[in-house]
Amino acid sequence: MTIRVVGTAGHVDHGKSTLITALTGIDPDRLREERERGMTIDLGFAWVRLPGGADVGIVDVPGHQDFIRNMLAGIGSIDAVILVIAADEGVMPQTREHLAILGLLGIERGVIALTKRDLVDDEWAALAKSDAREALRGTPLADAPLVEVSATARTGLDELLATLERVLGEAPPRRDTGRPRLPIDRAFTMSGFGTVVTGTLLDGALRVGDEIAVVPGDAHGRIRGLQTHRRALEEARPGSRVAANLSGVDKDAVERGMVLVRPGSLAPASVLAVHLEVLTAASAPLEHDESVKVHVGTAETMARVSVLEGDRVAPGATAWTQLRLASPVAVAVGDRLVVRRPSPSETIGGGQVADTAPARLRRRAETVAALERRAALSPASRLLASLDMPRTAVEAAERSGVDPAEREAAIAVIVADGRAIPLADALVARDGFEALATHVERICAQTHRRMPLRAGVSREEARSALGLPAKRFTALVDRLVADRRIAVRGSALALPDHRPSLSPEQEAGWTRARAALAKDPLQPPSPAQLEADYGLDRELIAALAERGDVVRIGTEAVFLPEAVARFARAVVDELAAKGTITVARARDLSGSSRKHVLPLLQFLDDHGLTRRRGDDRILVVTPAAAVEKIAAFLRQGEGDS
Ligand SMILES: Nc1nc2c(ncn2[C@@H]2O[C@H](COP(=O)(O)OP(=O)(O)O)[C@@H](O)[C@H]2O)c(=O)[nH]1
Ligand SMILES: [Mg+2]
Repeated sequence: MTIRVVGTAGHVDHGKSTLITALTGIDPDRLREERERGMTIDLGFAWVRLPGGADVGIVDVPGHQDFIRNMLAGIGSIDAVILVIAADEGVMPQTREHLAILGLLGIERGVIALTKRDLVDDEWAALAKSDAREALRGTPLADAPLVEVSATARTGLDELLATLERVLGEAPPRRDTGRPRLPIDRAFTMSGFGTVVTGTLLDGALRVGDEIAVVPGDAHGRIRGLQTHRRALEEARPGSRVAANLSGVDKDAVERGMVLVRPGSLAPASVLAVHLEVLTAASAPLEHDESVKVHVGTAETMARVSVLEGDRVAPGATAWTQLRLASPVAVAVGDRLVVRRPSPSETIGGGQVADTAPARLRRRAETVAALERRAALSPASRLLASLDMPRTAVEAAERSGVDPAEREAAIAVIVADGRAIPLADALVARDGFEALATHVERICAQTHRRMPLRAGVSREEARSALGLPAKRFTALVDRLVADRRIAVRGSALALPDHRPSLSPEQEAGWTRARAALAKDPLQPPSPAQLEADYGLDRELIAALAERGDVVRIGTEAVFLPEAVARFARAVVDELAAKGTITVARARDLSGSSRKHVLPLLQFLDDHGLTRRRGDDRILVVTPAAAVEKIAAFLRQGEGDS
């Protein structure tokens, strides 16, 4: 079941934390100082089961304006907000500031909780409600449902949860591009565990054992354990609250604002191009070269603003800007950020990252035009935006509102320039393709790590992990094989350089078994004997066959490759001299038994050296070609056949 995350918002002392405790039984104020002062300073976390059975994580934020930076670190990646307004006090400055921040961050879903209902009479409550509606007018939450609650009298709580469930039911599924990133909101050590980081997971799943990096910085390690809502998991899904226990990463190397990613999947940026909106309520225009605080993800940093159009951006206006960050942050194009003025402290605006541009842009019309072009959506880029996962051209056009008349031309463009990749009946954007490709590689790597003896992951297992229909999956595999990113091994998929590997005990067993097999090569011990005496079970034999150490012939026998070569050579020599060979003659020449000779001859037939004719065999290729064929097979082992 999908796990969602909601956040609180609203003025200090309006009852956010008390409400969360009443709903969840968990006090989100974790710090001693918070308990002593009766005020939330940093982010708090809780979770609750909704009436329908789904769990929802809750990020509780501080309302006091001194701690807005902490609020911003928690609010970024939520599915919906619980905007708290106290019935007795009504809308207050941080109610408005939080509302503005929600707008800038694109958080458009939520419930308004009119709290402390027990403190006011009906008339006052009605006034507070209309006051709230007035403040919400023109914001994305204008039509959000409003529920009257009292945490102390425990009224309205069930209705609030039911309303929240309904609102979350309308939220779109979380994006999964296969490139997980966890903006870190807490980093700490736990005795016996080591370094733990927490955050709301975006864009992809994380699994125990995954290799990770923390950016900016050069911390690398592995995920040792994962939890959501205090429960241990093998895999954490995008959109859920996650605590990740890291091995190989020092606590001092990670802090709030950094992002946990797969190595190489996200680079820190120091210069961002942003189409910046300045709030109507801003006290003054945003000036060119002004110093501001930029909040993005869980990170914050000082930055200089280059206004690319004109000298300033007036309240209520938007303009292309470039933010030159004092310290790099790991962001992706499309991320939303908030810009604040440090003193007097004030939220002035925000926008979406259009480019993580390495080069310094000039304040010229062409620069703006180029950014406009990037932002303006041609049919081709609209189509591309809907191809984050494989879809047919018709589906993509429908989703992106591209006209059927423009569709084919746009598709031809994006396929020709490599921005989209065909997969059977579908197309996928390069990013989406890359996500699928790395997903396949990762599944292979994981299988190799967990089951080093196995040739790889079964195709079917990989297909269902990717959730692709068979035809598209086959097309993906074909392309990855052509690009030498994976290899097909029988019915399994593997990384090209994977060879099944044996444990030291297995290698020791194999060394002794090889001696036994070599004693009388064409009269080898049976598989049952090999297992009983040397521990060579079916799986181990399959692995040995794959790396070319043994050859399995028929259902019953295991030979050394030299034995098969010797048999083949004896048969081919005889055929070269006499033209035909009988089973009895093959047995006598090779010194094998009838039981083994039949399958050995069949094996030569199967490999296109010989053919049956009546009771005899004849060669179907030249003797030299026959010898080469068998040698080539034995060189490769069964793995690449
Ligand atoms: N009477 C009453 N008091 C409340 C209610 N909810 C919170 N309070 C009180 O309001 C104060 C501030 O609450 P708190 O949850 O810390 O507010 P926050 O700053 O929004 O997290 C505390 O003293 C609470 O006991 C309520 O529903 N009724
Ligand atoms: Mg609080």
